[in-house]
Amino acid sequence: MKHDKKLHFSPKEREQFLQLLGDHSAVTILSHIHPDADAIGTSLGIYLLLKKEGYRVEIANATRELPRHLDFLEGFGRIKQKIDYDNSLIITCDCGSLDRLGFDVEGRRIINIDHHPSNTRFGTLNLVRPEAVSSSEVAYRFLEPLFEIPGGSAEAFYAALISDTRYFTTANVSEESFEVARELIARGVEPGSVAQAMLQRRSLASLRVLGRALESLQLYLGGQVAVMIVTREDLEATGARYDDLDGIVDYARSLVTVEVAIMVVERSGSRKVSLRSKGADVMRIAQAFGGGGHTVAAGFETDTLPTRELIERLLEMIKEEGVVTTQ
Ligand SMILES: [Mn+2]
Repeated sequence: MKHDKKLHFSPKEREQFLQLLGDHSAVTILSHIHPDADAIGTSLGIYLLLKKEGYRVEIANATRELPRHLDFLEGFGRIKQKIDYDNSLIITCDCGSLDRLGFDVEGRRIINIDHHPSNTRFGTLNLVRPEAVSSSEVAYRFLEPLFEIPGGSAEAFYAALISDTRYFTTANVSEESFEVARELIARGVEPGSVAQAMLQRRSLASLRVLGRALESLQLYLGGQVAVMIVTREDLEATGARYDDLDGIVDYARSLVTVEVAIMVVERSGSRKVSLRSKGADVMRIAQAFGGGGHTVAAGFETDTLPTRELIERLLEMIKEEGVVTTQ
């Protein structure tokens, strides 16, 4: 059966986009703090495109250490940690809420490009499509009728797409995901070299910290919930950086009995929590703690509860909300 899942945008949305571009002499492209490949790939793709079109454009992210495995993407070295342009048009990528930007953009007009259902629609123009598998799919489908997509942009959008779909393995992958990938490949992307650059250049620290996280794994509620804890000591002993933790929680979810996987990363003064499920809604739980995300992949950061209490509270909520079956 063929489902047409191609994203739809109105002529008015494209008109407003071009109008906003025309009204500003400079553009600043941003993405969420602790960016993943979708955040970086989407923002780089738009950056390279607008640059080629002759716009005065800068790209920034408030995070000091960007994911190193994305350094093969064209323009990666251009990502700054600060905004230099005054009164520029802001384009946010893969960012669900303003507080996830890490920059003060008050008073500026914003184009919000995202696919998080929890997105707070903070933009002047909101191009938010929860049905998209990646923010890069939103950006690509929106921009491709308006501009020629340069090879560097195609590669950045493609890297974002394969990362957010965990290499085409997530439940939301459809014929359209492959169609977008196919169109990007037709624009010059080499899938093999992108996959190799993203998957086969891991740091030793990322494997060492994975080992520690797996050792910490505990099962609850009849094996349906897996919890992993990464302590500050784990980070120090392994030398792992924040982006070395990417994907670790997926190992816990992969267990045959597990419906919900939780990873708690202890930071100075706060705890960062990643939630993953095989279908159950964990976004609700993240939102209860002030976070957000997607139905099966969400997260939050909290400084109110110590780790043990936090885990107990999460397990209670998972039971109460009927996220997993209990006897
Ligand atoms: Mn994303």
